Amino acid sequence: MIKNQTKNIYSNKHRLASFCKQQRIVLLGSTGVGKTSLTTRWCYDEMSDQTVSTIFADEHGKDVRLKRSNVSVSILDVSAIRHDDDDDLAMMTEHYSYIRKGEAFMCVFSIVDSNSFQIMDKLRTEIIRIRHEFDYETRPPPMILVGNKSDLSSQRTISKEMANKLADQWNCIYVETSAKDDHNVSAAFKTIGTLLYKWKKKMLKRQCVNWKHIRRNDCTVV
Ligand SMILES: Nc1nc2c(ncn2[C@@H]2O[C@H](COP(=O)(O)OP(=O)(O)OP(=O)(O)O)[C@@H](O)[C@H]2O)c(=O)[nH]1
Ligand SMILES: [Mg+2]
Repeated sequence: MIKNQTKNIYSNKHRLASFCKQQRIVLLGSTGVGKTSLTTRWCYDEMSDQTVSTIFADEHGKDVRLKRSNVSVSILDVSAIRHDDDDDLAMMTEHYSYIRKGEAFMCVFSIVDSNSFQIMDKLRTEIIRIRHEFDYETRPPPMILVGNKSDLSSQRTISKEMANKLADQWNCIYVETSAKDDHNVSAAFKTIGTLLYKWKKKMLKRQCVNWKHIRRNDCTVV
C-alpha cells in the first residue's frame, strides 16, 4: 500500500511538472485596442490593417523557451469587454468562462483611447473576483498592463506616467507595445509567460512540501 502511495506521489509530481510547461494566457480589453493584432503578431508575425471584431474568442498556440524549459503557450484572444451607460463593465457569460479558463492575464488598452484605459481597474477587480470564486486562490493571478499602439504616440491620450501609476497600484508591470511596428510584443508575452512560470513553480514547491509531509507520515506508520 505504501508502495502505491509513493507511486501516486511521484505520478502527481510528474503531472504537476508538466502542468508548469503548459500555459494559458488571456487577453482582455475594450474593442479595437489590438488584442487580436498582438496575438497574430506574436504567433505568426502577421498583422492585419482591417478591423474585424473578434466574436467570442480565438485560441492560438506557440511553443517557447522559458527559464530553460520548453513551454507550450495557449493564447485566448477574447472578444471586447464593453461598458454600459453607467461606465460599469458589461460582461457576457462567455467572458466569465474565459477568465475561469485563464491562468494569466494581459489587460490591454490603447494609448490613444482613454475609455479603454478607464475600464482597466474594474476589469482587474473582476478578474480577481472571478478567479477567487473559481479556485479560492487568494493571490491575484499573474497579470500585466499593456498599452498598445505606441506607434501613435503623437496622438496619445494616456501618458506613460498615468499607466505606470496604475501598474504600481496593481503591483504589476506596464509594457507599451505596437503590434503594427512589432515593438515590445515579444517582451510583453515573455514577461507574462515568465510571471506565470514562476507562479506555477511556487505552487509546485508548496505541493512538494505537502508531499514530503505525507511521505514522512508514511514512514512513521511503517
Ligand atoms: N497604429 C496601430 N494600429 C493598430 C495596432 N494594433 C492594432 N491596430 C489596429 O487597430 C484595429 C483593431 O485591432 P484588433 O487587433 O482587431 O483589435 P481587438 O482588440 O482585437 O478588437 P476586438 O476584437 O473588437 O475586441 C485594427 O485596424 C488594427 O489594424 C498598433 O499597434 N498600432
Ligand atoms: Mg479581436
